[in-house]
Amino acid sequence: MNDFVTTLKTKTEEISEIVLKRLPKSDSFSAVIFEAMEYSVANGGKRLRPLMVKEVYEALGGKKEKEEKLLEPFMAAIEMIHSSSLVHDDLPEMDNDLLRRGKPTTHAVYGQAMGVLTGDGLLNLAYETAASALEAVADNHDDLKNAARALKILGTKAGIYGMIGGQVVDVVNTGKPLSDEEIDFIYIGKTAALIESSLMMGAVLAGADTDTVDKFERIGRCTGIAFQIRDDILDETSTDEELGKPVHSDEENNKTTYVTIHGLDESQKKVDELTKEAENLLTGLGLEDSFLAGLLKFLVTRTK
Ligand code: GRG
Repeated sequence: MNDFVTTLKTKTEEISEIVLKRLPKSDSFSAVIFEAMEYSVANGGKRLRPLMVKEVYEALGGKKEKEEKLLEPFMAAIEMIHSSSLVHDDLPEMDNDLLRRGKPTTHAVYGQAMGVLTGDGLLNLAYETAASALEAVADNHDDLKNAARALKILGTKAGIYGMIGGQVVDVVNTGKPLSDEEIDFIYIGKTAALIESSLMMGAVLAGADTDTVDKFERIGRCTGIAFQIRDDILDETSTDEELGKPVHSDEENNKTTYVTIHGLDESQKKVDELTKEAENLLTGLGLEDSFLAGLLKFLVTRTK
């Protein structure tokens, strides 16, 4: 393993702990949903989004002593939202997948109704968790203001203007040809929006100015679209074992993707262009040698 991959593995384990310790346990009549939520979140995953929140916060000089109260709730919240979207995305009404991260999907284990409720439960818990940061820093006006800005970013990017909006256009157009504008809208929403919000929240919580936050939004957009195109490429070129989920699912679900429109070579060229733009922006921020720069590069060149 090279140094980057070893560090990434350590960081991913630390982030998993931060997220998992914020999942409540219950032994009441509703215990099953607590178990299903834990199953959905603990079930592996690269933890990319909370890692991005933390890396930007630290790269911009965010204070270590504020991490537990101010930063970690947002890290946990973004992973909970991501997990809730995956649980819903796997449902029979959406992608109808039985395998995720090499294991049975939540609804395959707990049933469809519980799949819907688990996604709903995680989504609500995410905002409850993020709101706990506002409560914890309420005696410091600047921190409170930054936490409120981060909460707004989280809600906007995850919702109808972001991830849910992108998924809506994806769902209503399944099986239909798509224009480049439509495919951009889908990728910006369903994949880039959470990545944008992760980078932006890290910046906002570190107290960055608007110009810096805007630059991170653009870096997130480039990375997010490139990440989704890479996902499409892998769906065509990889194996079930390597990816931990069924390949050729786009074809089976009759999905138009960047790859079905433009082909593999053109798609990889687009990934490279978007990566270059993100790298240039990071260089402009003096972060060309940061772990974050390595992470963004790793994501768009990944093989699983
Ligand atoms: C319940 C909030 C909510 C939303 C429902 C279903 C839906 C709306 C949106 C689906 C969004 C979606 C699944 C987009 C795909 C994004 C993507 C490439 C996910 C894979 O991310 P990785 O590779 O996953 O980071 P791991 O498994 O590593 O966590």
